[in-house]
Amino acid sequence: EERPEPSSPRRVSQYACQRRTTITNHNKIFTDAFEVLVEQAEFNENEGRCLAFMRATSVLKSLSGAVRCLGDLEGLPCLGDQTKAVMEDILECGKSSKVQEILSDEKYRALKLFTSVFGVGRKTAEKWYRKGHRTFDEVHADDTIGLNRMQKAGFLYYSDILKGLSRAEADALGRIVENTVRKIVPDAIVALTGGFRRGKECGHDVDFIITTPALGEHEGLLGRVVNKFQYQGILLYHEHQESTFDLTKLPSRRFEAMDHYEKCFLVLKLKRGLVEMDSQMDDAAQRQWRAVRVDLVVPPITHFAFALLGWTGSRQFERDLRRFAQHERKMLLDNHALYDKTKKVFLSAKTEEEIFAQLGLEYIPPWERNA
Ligand code: TTP
Ligand code: MN
Ligand code: MN
Ligand code: MN
Repeated sequence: EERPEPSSPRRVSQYACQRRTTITNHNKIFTDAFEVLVEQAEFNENEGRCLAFMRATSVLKSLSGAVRCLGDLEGLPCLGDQTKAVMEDILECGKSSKVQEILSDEKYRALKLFTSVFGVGRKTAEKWYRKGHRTFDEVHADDTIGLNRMQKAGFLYYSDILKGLSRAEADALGRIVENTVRKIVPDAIVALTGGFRRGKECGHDVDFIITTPALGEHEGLLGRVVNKFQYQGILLYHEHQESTFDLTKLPSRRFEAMDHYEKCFLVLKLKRGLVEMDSQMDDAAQRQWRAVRVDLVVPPITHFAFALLGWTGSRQFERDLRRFAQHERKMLLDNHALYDKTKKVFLSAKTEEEIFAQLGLEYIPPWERNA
């Protein structure tokens, strides 16, 4: 009597930091839909629903093949009735009616549009919506609305910033940042982080961590780097945040809290490549440069590994690293430190590998953190 091979038992962890997720997503049709539901839940401040769809999205991204029927989901964590219902819709009709409804919802569309501006968060978008505005023209025509510096830059360079950057452009910026930094501190460390470190082909910005091998030499460096950008004529906008770093503080329990390192959110001019120059040009394209978003973070060398791990993302990977630390190890992790609550000690680490080891986790390289 012949028996079918038992399908290999799948053990997929509920934590993204125990899954390997490359940039190849075989389930984009589902995750695109879920991302709309996440955004809608965010706009409505429905944290539980938001988390549920974020976790489901992340699990689907980690799969090595496309889901063809609901049966394929057997044994997978984080997929509840709500997520399965949406997937069933998509499997049957190619799309989800619930998602279609949101996409044509007036409020969703307005908030989505407003939050696409650099410097405009959910709260501001909501405020503009409640004033009755639905378009940028309406926002601009309203005298009662005062835009802050960041929002002004956001509107000024809107289409450039929205377009994002390619890998080649990120590399070109990396060379510019590195050359500038090394003119000030020759042995400084400039590390690419964020989405490009995870192997993404495009991104909404480029993120760098800058530090110096000699402790203390990083102080004042960022200000000098920004001055040099200004002198080179490539500085379009910057918001410099001073360090509020305190070695004695316990790691924060809240994920969304900003870290305490000195940092700078920038908009820089990037020269256009020759390839782009001969394509069809509109007004903006006739400029010899375009505006790009850059984030620079400057931790002390002693905290480099924690900063690098925290800024490499993805956001879901970071969230689950912290959740794993807290619930499975009774430890607190954030962008600065790892604290063992049982032993009441900080656990130091020079490399990301050491942090994973301290957490008792298998090391996951950056290109497998696209959770
Ligand atoms: P982002 O640059 O927002 O995201 P990304 O690089 O993953 O993707 P893209 O730019 O292409 O949209 O943030 C990078 C990581 O940095 C992210 O995991 C969250 C983390 N981060 C902090 O830890 N603290 C901060 O203050 C900010 C702004 C980001
Ligand atoms: Mn980024
Ligand atoms: Mn982003
Ligand atoms: Mn960034």
